[in-house]
Amino acid sequence: MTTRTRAAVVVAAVVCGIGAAAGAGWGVSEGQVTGVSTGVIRGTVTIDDIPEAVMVEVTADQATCGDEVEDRSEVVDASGGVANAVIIVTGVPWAVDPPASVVNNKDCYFQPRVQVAKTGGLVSIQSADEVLHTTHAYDDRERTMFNIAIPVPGMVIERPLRRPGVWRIECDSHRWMRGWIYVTNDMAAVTWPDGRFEISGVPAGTYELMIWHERYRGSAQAVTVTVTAGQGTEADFKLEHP
Ligand SMILES: [Cu+2]
Repeated sequence: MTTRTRAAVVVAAVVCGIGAAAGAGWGVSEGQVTGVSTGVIRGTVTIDDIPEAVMVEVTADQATCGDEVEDRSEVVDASGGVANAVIIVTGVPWAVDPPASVVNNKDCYFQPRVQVAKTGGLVSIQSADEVLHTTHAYDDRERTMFNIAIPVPGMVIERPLRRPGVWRIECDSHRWMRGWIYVTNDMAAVTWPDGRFEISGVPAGTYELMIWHERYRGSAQAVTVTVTAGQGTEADFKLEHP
């Protein structure tokens, strides 16, 4: 970076900071501070047909896992908000690295069930359960990327996430356990339990948002959004059952 462009970045950041302090209505996140002129994309992912909760019979390690567990492939709140959907800002590289990836084996679930990660980052694998879990990750070619057996709590093992795409995680001991890591070079976020999401620090411009969900893959269309510096842009998605 030349001296001239560095000075330009500093001036723009200060102007942006004043605008936010003057009552833009939300806090200045790290992304906004480092970006020259960025905005926020917010929205909600919903579904009209709210699915019934599905339980799965436990056939091993009932002392730890219980007699049945929730099938969490569709987590929808009473208002139709869809949790665990991934929103991707296509073609926009991460301005700030996403939170470090962690897969915890806890109460016989992978937690979190769905997360986004930057290509080339690390994932920390751990367990809180006194049973043997394996964190068996497959990439989108169905190739095993790693298979980590953890018999007791306390171990933390890191593995790289080298290949972009949707990684599926299974436990070879407990067939109901499922996790997903959406590995991407592009900014992305996972919807919260109420179906909302927020992606801050997005450079001003027009982009296509893509959505991914483990059950509703491909069932939603892309949404085009225009991000304006210092402002929020709404983008909502409606999903349908396959
Ligand atoms: Cu397991």
